[in-house]
Amino acid sequence: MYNSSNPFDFIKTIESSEKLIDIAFNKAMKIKPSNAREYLERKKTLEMNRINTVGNVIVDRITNLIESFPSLNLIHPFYYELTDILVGIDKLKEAIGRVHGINDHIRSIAQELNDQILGSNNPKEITQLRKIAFGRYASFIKKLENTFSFLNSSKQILINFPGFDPTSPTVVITGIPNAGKSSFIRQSTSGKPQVASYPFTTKKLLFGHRKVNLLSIQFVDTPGILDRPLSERNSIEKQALIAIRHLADLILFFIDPLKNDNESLNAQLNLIREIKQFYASSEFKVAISKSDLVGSEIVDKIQHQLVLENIIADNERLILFNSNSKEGITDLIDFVEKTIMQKIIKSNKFKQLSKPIIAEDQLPIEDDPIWEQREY
Ligand SMILES: Nc1nc2c(ncn2[C@@H]2O[C@H](COP(=O)(O)OP(=O)(O)OP(=O)(O)O)[C@@H](O)[C@H]2O)c(=O)[nH]1
Ligand SMILES: [Mg+2]
Repeated sequence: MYNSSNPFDFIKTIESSEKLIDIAFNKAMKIKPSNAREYLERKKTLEMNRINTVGNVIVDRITNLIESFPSLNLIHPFYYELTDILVGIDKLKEAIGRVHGINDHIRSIAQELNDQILGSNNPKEITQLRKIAFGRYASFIKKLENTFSFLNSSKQILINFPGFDPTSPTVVITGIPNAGKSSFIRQSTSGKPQVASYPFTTKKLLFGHRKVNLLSIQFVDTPGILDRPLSERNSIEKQALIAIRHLADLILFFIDPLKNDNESLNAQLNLIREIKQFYASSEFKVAISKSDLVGSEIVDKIQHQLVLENIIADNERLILFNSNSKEGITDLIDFVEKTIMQKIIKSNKFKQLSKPIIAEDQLPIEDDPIWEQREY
């Protein structure tokens, strides 16, 4: 089972190449000469120590950085795709590989100049050889400046990925921009996303939690998606699709009833079709938000279209809610609970939970027919 938290939580920063060189050189130049009786021997040992110290400082920092990254092929597919969209998996792998590769080169600079120092009997030449080693370290590390700054700027994105709990059922909220997704999350879960009247207020995924009777459910607020080809979607929209694909046990699509002219309504229906067809292997439910702002004719129009498009059944009751007065919210949460419970009963997904979702004493009694179907 995958680990729950963000796999990039602990990645380290690397100094700029100039700073790294500074730190290494300063440390090396503080080394005291040895106690060897002979001047030449003392001189050789001192300069070789300096060369090795610079090499070690650089190798240590690089190794710490690399080891702080998780193995990218082993992270949860959700994080893998998120990384790909927001940073670029290939670019990241290449940068890590390039930095990793420098350790051998650093070692070989040290080895080569140490050998030359050992073979020299001229103190001035020995000083010169140490300076050559420093110069080669510096020019080599400076060439990596772009890679270092790429890794550092990637870190700022990666450490801000949301952590999620793969052992809790997950509901992903989706819809066009401005449909009222974040308002619902604010109103009904522990999540407190920003709400505003302009589209694309939400630019990244955000989790909110809610205890629904015996269940702890995580809800994902997502950026709005527009009805357009995937190739034209930006990385903000794509995050929503990644959450839908990899996290959702239930997808709630909020229809914005204010966008009810034929073109806007069609765009929302296209999105529903697309998500159902290409992204959703999960339960899917349409709900109408902002119900306080529209009359029954508009709701009927939307319902009619949804039936025509085979998105809902003829007799299916649509969930209408508004996040201002909370009207309909209980209906929606009841639906979520019922659907998630059914999914738990049917699926293997939560079989390996380390902690039961339902407390022992709340489990149905054993001759309850439902009990037979449970796969705990
Ligand atoms: N009257 C009313 N206004 C609502 C309701 N839900 C949302 N709004 C308003 O609609 C606007 C958009 O709400 P958000 O919750 O930010 O919408 P969103 O879907 O998260 O938007 P993006 O993050 O841009 O995709 C805000 O001005 C909200 O105050 C509602 O139930 N009733
Ligand atoms: Mg939002």
